[in-house]
Amino acid sequence: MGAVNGTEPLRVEIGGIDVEVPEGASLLAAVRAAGAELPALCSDDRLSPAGSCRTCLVRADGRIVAACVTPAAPGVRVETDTDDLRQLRRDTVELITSALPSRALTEDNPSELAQVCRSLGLGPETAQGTGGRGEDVSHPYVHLDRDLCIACGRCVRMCAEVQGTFALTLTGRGADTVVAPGTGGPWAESDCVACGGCVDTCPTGAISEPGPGRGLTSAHRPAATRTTCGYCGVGCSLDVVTSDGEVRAVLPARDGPVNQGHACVKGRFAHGYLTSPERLTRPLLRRDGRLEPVGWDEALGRVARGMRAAVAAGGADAVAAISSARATNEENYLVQKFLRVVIGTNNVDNCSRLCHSPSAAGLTASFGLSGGTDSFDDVERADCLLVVGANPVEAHPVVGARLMRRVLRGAKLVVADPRAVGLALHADVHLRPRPGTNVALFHGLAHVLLAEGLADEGFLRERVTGLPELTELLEDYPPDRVAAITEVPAADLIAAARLYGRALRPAIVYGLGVTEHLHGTDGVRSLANLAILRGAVGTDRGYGVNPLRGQNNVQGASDMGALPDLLPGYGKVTDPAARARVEAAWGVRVPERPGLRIPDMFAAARAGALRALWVIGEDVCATDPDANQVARALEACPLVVCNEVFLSETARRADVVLPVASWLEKDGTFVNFDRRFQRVRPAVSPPGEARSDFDVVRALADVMGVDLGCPTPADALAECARVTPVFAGLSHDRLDREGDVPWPCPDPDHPGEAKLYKERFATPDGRAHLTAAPYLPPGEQPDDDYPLVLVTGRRWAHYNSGSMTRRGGNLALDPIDFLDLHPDDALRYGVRDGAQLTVESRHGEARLVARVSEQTAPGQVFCSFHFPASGVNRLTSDHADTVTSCPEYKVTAVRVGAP
Ligand SMILES: Nc1nc2c(c(=O)[nH]1)N[C@H]1C(S)=C(S)[C@@H](COP(=O)(O)OP(=O)(O)OC[C@H]3O[C@@H](n4cnc5c(=O)[nH]c(N)nc54)[C@H](O)[C@@H]3O)O[C@H]1N2
Ligand SMILES: Nc1nc2c(c(=O)[nH]1)N[C@H]1C(S)=C(S)[C@@H](COP(=O)(O)OP(=O)(O)OC[C@H]3O[C@@H](n4cnc5c(=O)[nH]c(N)nc54)[C@H](O)[C@@H]3O)O[C@H]1N2
Ligand SMILES: [Mo]
Repeated sequence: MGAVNGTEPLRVEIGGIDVEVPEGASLLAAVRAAGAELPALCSDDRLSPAGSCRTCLVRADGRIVAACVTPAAPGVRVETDTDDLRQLRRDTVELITSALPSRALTEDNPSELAQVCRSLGLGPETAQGTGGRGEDVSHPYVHLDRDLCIACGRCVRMCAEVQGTFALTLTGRGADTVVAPGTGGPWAESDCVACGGCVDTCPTGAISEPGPGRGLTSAHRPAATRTTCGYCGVGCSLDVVTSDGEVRAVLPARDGPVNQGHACVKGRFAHGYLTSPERLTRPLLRRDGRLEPVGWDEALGRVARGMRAAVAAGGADAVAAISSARATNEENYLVQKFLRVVIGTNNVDNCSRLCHSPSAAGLTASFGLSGGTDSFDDVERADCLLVVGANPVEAHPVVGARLMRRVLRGAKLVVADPRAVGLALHADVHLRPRPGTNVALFHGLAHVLLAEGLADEGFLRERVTGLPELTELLEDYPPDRVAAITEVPAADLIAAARLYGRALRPAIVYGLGVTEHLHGTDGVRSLANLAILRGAVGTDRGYGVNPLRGQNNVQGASDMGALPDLLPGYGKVTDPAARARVEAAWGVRVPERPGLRIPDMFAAARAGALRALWVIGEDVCATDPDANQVARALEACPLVVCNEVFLSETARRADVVLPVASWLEKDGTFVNFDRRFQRVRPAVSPPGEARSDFDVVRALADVMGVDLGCPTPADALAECARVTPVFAGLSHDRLDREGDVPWPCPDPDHPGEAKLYKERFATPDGRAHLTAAPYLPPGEQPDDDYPLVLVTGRRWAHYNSGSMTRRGGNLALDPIDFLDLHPDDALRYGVRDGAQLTVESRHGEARLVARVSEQTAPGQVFCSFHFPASGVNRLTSDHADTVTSCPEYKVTAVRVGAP
């Protein structure tokens, strides 16, 4: 082993073999480095050592010690394999095991303890306990068999140190000590967020996943398929264990570069949807108003005729597609190629429009490229985290846990979020701006940075433009004025600016609370100002500005050019050189006029100009804003085609529904929030006649008489690499060989650039661009009729439209959409906790159940949009970011009333 983080390796002798280990390594690590094995029942590489089980006893320079808690000293001589040591360890394990019931050691038991016993020659008769402590099977994914608990504390440490939730504790005394939820009651009512960490580390099976995955852990499992999670954009590497063509368990990969052996309730457990009886297994065609099952030929024939008819009636621009950020890069590449090559239009977009399109626009304007500026690994070394309008504890739990770990290890934390949730509860300073006032807040922080001399003048001089304009603008944003606009106390603003301003390596991580606003792009850019002022981007003095991108492949869908104005690799459709690159490969002319954005597609459909809309994996009727207007658009459009896994709200309204595979059933790649290309591999087959989106797009092109090329996903990425300088070095082969590779990656020998802009920014002048955009108010304001501000966003157990997470155990964890409101408002409007409510906005009405808590500020309410039946997006408006058309999901004026 070489030096780690610059520390000197040290040499030790293990059973006569010389090994080198990094400074600080334990004897256990040294023993393992020497290729020897030791039982270590209370130890897990992911956790701090406990030294409580005494099963890893070795002799170091003559003294018997527990290897896991003894640091390797230079030159120490360690004996591991003498008779007396073996006997000591055997006795210890025997003692632990003797108290357990016989089921602890059944013959095929895969648990770590059972394996250790087998290796020590301890047979099933060793387990002689009588049990009787009972089980807790209240939780859908985590069951506790108290009789198997050996009180090693791994689960408790996993929950605290890795997950940062602190839901578990050890209770009882002596031999009766057992793990329990800290809240005392049943597991299902505890603070557990079902990350699966305790299940994965438990050495005895006391904590286990019920069902076919019982007993499997990331360390002890049969062969598995390595893939990348298809829920959020974190990009967790997962190992999928199957049997008889079905998923048995999805386990976190210990060597996953982003998740490092961790996972969350969605990736780890929410795969029950795969075998839901509601899965679409055959194409559906609308006849006499009803959707009826038909064969693929008939369905694709109908789509082809409809698209041709649309082009005949309105030209190529009468056809449009919404591509899916849930689908792979290769699928997105084909979808945009289909529109541009088969139809001849740029009318293609993806849900980045609804999400982080302001990040793409803002980061490009400030720095030159459309992605986060740094690798998350670096963000994790920061000494001050500024987390803005993001709730990673619920929406990106594995990142949330890594940030939490940073904070537990001493990094300062500033959170800017109107709500008191997640990381905000651990913040050194929690800024609670009025929703929609970010730009003023960021200018306030920037004002303090300049006023207190906390800006990096050398960096500003050498690498930045726009300082004079910004300096002038910031005169209008002293803390008192900003406090009046944002309702953030001036003292808090100053405290936050000092923490960020004085940190050695500050990092900004942000989410939709910045982007989904009328001035979302200004928000991104004025947030980026802070990093620029500090010289904390493109340098080693900080970790830039990093959006927590949402969908598993929203970065990739955009990278692949499923956008109306951009080609694969971000060439502009208006740029002849960029067009020429793809035209040479595709053999057609690409139209130079940018196509329609999603909201414009709906407007065009309502106006009769859009005559065929292909919706691929986005439930626009549930998740796009002002849903009543979306439904009208679909009604007005003569052909609506929907590629879906389930009969979503959108599929219900389609003319043709095409059943498709989901992420555990297909081959390709995703790009995560860190700009890493990651492999996606099929673990099981899609049900019935369902096909991958990849096959569907190709098949439709065939029917329309065009060979799209790219017979396999690997070919599609290869073609994409040929036409895009930033992805030129990527291929399936390479990813299979090397694992993840970040873009930009200009050639096959280039490692990819995890950290951007080290020498120059990618803007035309090579400099970072400060913006001097003034604060402008949000599109909606509360008034006497609609006195409350509704913020919408996420809850931990469900995913967007909930199409997958509502079908499986997650439903038991969170059964409905709640409306959170402050006790003062509950009193004012006569709302009881748990009461059914009607929520009305100027655009529509929703039904929710009240939850009274101080998470939201007075005058503000919050709900998720995970249950389409509650109708949350009938409330949201058509106000959208002035630059990118990203909807203003975060600010809607509403009132509440009885149902
Ligand atoms: N469990 C779960 N995880 C998910 C998803 C899911 O549906 N469920 N969806 C995925 C997707 S697509 C995305 S894009 C990401 C989103 O991940 P996030 O961006 O973290 O998600 P949100 O909960 O929508 O919004 C984040 C926060 O913004 C705050 N906020 C609202 N308005 C303002 C404001 O004006 N200023 C500031 N500073 N903050 C504000 C909200 O209170 C909220 O806590 O999550 C992904 N992960
Ligand atoms: N009120 C409110 N609304 C919001 C938001 C908010 O904060 N507040 N956030 C917005 C954001 S950030 C986003 S990203 C959108 C997300 O909105 P959507 O993209 O609509 O949400 P999802 O539920 O992730 O996925 C859409 C559909 O894709 C299907 N699907 C899954 N995998 C595949 C696949 O591989 N192929 C195909 N063809 N289909 C598949 C699922 O069954 C599901 O019906 O919601 C937006 N809506
Ligand atoms: Mo999103």
